[in-house]
Amino acid sequence: MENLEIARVLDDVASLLEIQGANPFRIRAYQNAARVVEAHSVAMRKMLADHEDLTALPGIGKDIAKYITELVETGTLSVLESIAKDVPLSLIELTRLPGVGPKKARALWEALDVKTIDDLERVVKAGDVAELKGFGKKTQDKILKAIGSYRKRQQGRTRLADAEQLVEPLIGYMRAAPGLEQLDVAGSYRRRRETVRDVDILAIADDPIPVMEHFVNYPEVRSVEKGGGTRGTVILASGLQADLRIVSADSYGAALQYFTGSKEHNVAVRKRAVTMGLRVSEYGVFEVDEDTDEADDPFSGNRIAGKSEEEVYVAMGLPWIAPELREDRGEVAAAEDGCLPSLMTLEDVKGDLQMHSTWSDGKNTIEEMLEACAAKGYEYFAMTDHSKALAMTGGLDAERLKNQWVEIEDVQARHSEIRLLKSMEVDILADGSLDLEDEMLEQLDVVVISVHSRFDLPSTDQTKRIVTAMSHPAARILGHPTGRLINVRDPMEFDVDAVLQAAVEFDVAVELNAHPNRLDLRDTHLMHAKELGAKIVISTDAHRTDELDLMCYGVDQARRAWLEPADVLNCLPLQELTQAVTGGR
Ligand code: DGT
Ligand code: CA
Ligand code: ZN
Repeated sequence: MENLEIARVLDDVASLLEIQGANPFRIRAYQNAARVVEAHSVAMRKMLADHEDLTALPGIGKDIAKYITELVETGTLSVLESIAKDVPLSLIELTRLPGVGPKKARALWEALDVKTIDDLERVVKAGDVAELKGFGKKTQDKILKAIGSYRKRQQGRTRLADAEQLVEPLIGYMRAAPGLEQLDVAGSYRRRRETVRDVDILAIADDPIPVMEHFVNYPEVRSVEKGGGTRGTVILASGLQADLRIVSADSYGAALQYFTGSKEHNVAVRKRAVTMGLRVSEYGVFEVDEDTDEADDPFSGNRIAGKSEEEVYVAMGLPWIAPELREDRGEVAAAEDGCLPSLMTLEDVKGDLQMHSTWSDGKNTIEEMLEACAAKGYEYFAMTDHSKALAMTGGLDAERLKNQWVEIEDVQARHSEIRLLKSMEVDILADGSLDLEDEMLEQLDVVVISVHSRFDLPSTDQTKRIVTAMSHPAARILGHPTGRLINVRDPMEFDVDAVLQAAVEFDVAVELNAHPNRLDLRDTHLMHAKELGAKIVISTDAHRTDELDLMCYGVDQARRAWLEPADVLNCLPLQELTQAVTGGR
């Protein structure tokens, strides 16, 4: 057990003692000891191994030294068992919720018999917590929110952009580890999957010990599950798990290939290796020698590759395969046949075809959005404020839309550096009709149509509704087609295949909404859309200028769908784009 983890347990004991109503000096003693252990540069485990006296440390008395020894030796504390006779240990989880803490946990337990987060959720939803002395409505709302994010973490998969917020600072911190030579994030994170379960970090270092020590001492670490030798696992304060593996430079490429996965891709690669008399593992690519091979020696046979990932693929007669493709969706066969896609990149994007301004629920003016798009080097963008059915967003009716056009023309007149397409995100009403008069629709440069209500229609009705809307001659782009919000709202139930076929039939492009909470359509649906010959656009749906940066998540998802620049309408230059979205019908 590492110092941080020991400190965590000491804090937990202090919280439980506080709930129990123990002597404040006793509580304080545990808290002080926790701070001392946390800040101490030498591991308690090492001090004990060296027979050092822990009571020489400030704030560590005989009792706490005994507890620390017990924790290091057994990983648990017997004193917890005796506390458990008075106080349910499950209250610890409650004290970790933002806005709760030991005092409130005790009050909740005493007044409402709350022992677990489930109990707490029940009484919060019943409104009982607002009534409690010292709580009130505000606290109750705060707790409900804290439970919500706790639940999301429990679902076990973190959205990629959220994970990035946690991983980037960790990587920045790790780059300063003593003796570190190289560091990469592998796993689903590198494959740019829309969500990740945990984060797999690989590093090269001659001496793994100081690098591992640096890792487990990252201030955001909540607990250290494993932290010795070349393998470490920590849980960050957010609940996200991060694994670190330290390998030698000789096998780094092989390890990167192996831990990038996916597992299914690795199986496909390994199958191919076997047919070539090769064995591929996290240690390298080896020539199998039936006579001398030792079944349990991972290094038996002649190692022919391992240093770089390219080398690993080349040893198997394959070109390097982009991580986003490594899902066993035919990439190994495509690599064999020399027909891997030339995946699009962020630089291929020439414009953004969905965003909102202060005319509806956006935070920036049309001109501010224009300047931000121009700063990205875009040739064009579409201003797609909401239509009137979305009253809470300030959606526009015909009258206000006309007023908006006056401003659009004014802004365009002052800016020749980029083309501002007159557009709207028009609601698809429950019967499949569009939320704007035909004579107005006809005057727009490009019409985006989206569902924002009645997500729960029966599948056949939903399909009919969407296809009816797509058949409208003005419809050009189907926005966020499934309506899902990752980890929050499931996709609508409808026949995706029928909608993609309608996209081809009516020449309506389907959107890949790049917002990392949406990524809608998802990768497999986009692959299917491409197969059918449907057009695709990638749009940010930005409600603020800085959200225009979310395009990169759309591009990641597009790459996972094997999309090339030719598959994506907004990779076209202005002239061809306007032809594609306005002409031809
Ligand atoms: P995740 O964490 O669920 O978002 O997805 P991954 O792909 O990051 O999965 P993870 O973290 O369990 O493992 C990282 C990589 O390690 C995985 O993509 C491939 C490799 N790997 C792990 N376990 C196995 C295994 O049993 N067989 C093979 N071939 N590869 C494995
Ligand atoms: Ca992972
Ligand atoms: Zn929308």
